Amino acid sequence: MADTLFAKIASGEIPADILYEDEHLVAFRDISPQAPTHILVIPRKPIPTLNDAGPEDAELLGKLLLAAAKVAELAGIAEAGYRTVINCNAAAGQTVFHLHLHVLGGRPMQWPPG
Ligand code: IU
Repeated sequence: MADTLFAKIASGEIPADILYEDEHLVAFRDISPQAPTHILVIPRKPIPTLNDAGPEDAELLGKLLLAAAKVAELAGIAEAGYRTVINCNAAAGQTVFHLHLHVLGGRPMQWPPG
């Protein structure tokens, strides 16, 4: 499978505004922010969608959530509140097929989401 744009960001081939990275994950600012703070957290492992994650990814998915809380803290939105979103497949709005968790904050959020 060809590398997605996010795999290239994870490998450093394409630059991004990175807030946090470690051995397993990279967090960077979304290029088209839908809120004053909009960060994407991705695993370095190229899992296309949440449907493609398996039991062997359980620890990685846990790390993804913990990293979301960490970057929310780093970005200063943890206390006020923020939303995390994973779009899975096109009908849900997924456009980049490398698993990513959106972290959005800095404005009031509506429910249900559109
Ligand atoms: P989605 O859940 O697949 O719809 O989210 C993809 C996100 O990736 C979306 O918010 C884009 O603005 C964002 N993005 C980006 O940050 N940098 C890029 O070069 C591209 C998309 I292409």
